[in-house]
Amino acid sequence: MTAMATSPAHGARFDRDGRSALSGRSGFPVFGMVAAGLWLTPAFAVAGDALQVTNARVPASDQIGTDLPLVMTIRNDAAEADALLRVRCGFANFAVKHAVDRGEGAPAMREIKSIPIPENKTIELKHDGYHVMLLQTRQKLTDGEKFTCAVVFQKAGTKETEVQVTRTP
Ligand SMILES: [Cu+2]
Repeated sequence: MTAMATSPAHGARFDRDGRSALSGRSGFPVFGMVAAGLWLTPAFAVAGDALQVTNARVPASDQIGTDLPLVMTIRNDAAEADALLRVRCGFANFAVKHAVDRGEGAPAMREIKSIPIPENKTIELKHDGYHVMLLQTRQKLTDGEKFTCAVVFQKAGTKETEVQVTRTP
């Protein structure tokens, strides 16, 4: 008889991997945010429209190369103050901003960097107050003539402004 070797059944078992697929998750952020800000009222549909320049005028002159005051009405309906930074007129080489000092003696014009424009107010530029001074005119200016000048504000931007030549400033 031959002895039959019987292989013992191997009962080795491998433990199943029992890692959880749900591990490592942290809490979700709460999606409770409201669409905030939708009811911000557009008080000024176009920001620049809150400031308007009207009645701009310069005195007539039969001289060339002279300096002339440019005055105007500036209405600022904005809630913030603004500033007139510069002016460009084709009929003058330069434009500066002037304030008038009243101390002892005669009032004196003084150049300033910008003309302050208060909020919610209408101001008049005039020769004995804040005004623009056009320097070195390039042509004669006749009563009734009209020109377009660019008036540049810090916040309201550039306003193309009709300037009328008048007999008196
Ligand atoms: Cu002046």
